[in-house]
Amino acid sequence: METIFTEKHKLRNSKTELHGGQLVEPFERPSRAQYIIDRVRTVDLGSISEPDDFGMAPILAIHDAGFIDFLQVAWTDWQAEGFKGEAMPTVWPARRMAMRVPTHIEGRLGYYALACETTISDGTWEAAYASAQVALTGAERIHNGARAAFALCRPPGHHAAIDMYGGYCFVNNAAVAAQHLLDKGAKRIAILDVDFHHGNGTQDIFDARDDVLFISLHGDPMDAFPHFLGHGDETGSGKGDGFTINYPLPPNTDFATWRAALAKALKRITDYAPDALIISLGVDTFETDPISFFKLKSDDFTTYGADIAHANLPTLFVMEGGYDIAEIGINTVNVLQGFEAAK
Ligand code: Q9C
Ligand code: ZN
Repeated sequence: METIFTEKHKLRNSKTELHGGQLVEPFERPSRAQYIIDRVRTVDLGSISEPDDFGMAPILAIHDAGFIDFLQVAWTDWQAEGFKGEAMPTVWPARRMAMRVPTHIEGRLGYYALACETTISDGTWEAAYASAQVALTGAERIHNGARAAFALCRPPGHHAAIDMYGGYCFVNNAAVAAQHLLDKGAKRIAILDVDFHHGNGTQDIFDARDDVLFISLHGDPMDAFPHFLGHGDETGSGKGDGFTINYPLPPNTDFATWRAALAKALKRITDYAPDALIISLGVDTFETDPISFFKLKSDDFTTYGADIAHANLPTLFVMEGGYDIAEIGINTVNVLQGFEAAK
């Protein structure tokens, strides 16, 4: 399997995350991608390619233009205020307040943020842009007939909504890739999100559409980030009704329970008969992930990679989360090797 990767991910190198009332080193850090690409090389998964540059249009096909403008200037505007730390919001348009984009950077941060753990700092936009290009290049490979490709995206994307960032995500890489495949002639795309966290951004983007089937397995939002989306009764709206499916799962969910939900998801996906399958691949389902509560073991990742292969669809893997950094390379590449062995 070919891997798409760029060292530009290192431009996303924020120093702080608000966690438990403290500013800590971010869980989403550059060494994550390093461990994954090292493992890709160690097992000789396949060739490793730089992304092509598809420009801004595919990003703007998914995201609000004002939001993307904001991401590009947020760090500069924040610094112009003389603030010393990294950019983070402190105020939101909460219930019964005005949904109007403020002028001041503190107001714009609150307007466009869905969470405040994720700071914006020097290089954040450049890395997010490059990460989207990695996903687009992977999509292009699938369009050109590849059975599978691995877009080693960083920063991740599935929490980024039409006009909101947060949860370590800025541009929704999987959504940008899906739209690219549709624009290249695909009729239907399925996105299966196996990251521990609900893919609220992807769900938001495709909520009212029937040309993208979105299915997510995740920690129940009653107990897990992003807390305000991902319930089982969310099924999509308008003509998209029935094309969103959520499997919220409780604390300590083991592989047998998780895999049963995966089987249901894969059945629905094969019934949908998409032209391609995009996997939002987070390995924060691992038993020792520091911010998650599922109990998958390293061998389970190999097993479910094979389960995904049995859907027999052109498959683009798009990297999302995973924070047990010492094991992230093994767990991620186990999925890809399980897929390759079974396809
Ligand atoms: N204090 C992804 O896996 N914070 N994002 C959770 C910790 C946000 C995870 C609460 C977690 C975001 C792509
Ligand atoms: Zn996650």
